[in-house]
Amino acid sequence: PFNNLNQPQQSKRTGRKHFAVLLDPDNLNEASCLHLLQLSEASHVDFFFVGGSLITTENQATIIQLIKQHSRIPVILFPSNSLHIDKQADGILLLSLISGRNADFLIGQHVLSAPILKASDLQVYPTGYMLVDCGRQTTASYMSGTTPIPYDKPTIASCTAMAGELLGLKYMYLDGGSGASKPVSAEMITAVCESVEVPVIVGGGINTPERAKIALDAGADVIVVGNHIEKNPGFLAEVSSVINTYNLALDIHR
Ligand code: 1GP
Repeated sequence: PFNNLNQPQQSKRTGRKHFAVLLDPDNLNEASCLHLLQLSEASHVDFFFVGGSLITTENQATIIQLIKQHSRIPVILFPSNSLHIDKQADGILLLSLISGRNADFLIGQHVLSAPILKASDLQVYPTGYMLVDCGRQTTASYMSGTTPIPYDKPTIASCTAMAGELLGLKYMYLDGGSGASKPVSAEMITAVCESVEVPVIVGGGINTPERAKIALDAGADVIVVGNHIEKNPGFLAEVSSVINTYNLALDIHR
């Protein structure tokens, strides 16, 4: 699976777009998870991100086990802290919350995680995580005790991304937060994409095919959809078709 997992790193070079589905263990049971797995396989989802800003159940291990049993789509952990490392997964977004100034989420949790990650087979993806204020306070912002980047300040986002890249981070993740009423703006996505070479992941509030298209047009290499798929699993196929259109156009022009 690691060949697959390396795809995002190449996406900047190829222009290929990727689709990640965020599975929040708190919002799934076995039946709903199996249903999403089937639809994801049919819709050529590239990755499952598994995690959430506040996990209150012990479902995560079961959900990962189910995915590994029923799907070949790689599982990448999207953890809120070092408690959520699970060696059953294929990889982990090692998130440094660079939009904030809370040392615990910039380096503290990483120190706790490092020996566990070094001793595991998990593929580690060092990621600059940027929370953006998309209209209401999110769980991620509250739980991390950080102030998100103001919605209409793309320059702050691009300078933050540049700093993260200079520090060696290999991916940037612009997140409006799960269930955001509006997604990160096209202006901010473009500003970040034009400022760094590393792939840019965009998520939060992408709940229509048009919003997916706007993020991709703006330059996003990977789009993440979570909340809306839980409410409307049919949305998987819609996003997948938007992504396929991009990748097909790329193949034709090659
Ligand atoms: C949140 O980017 C993810 O961290 C996905 O957001 O649940 O709003 O799709 P949604």
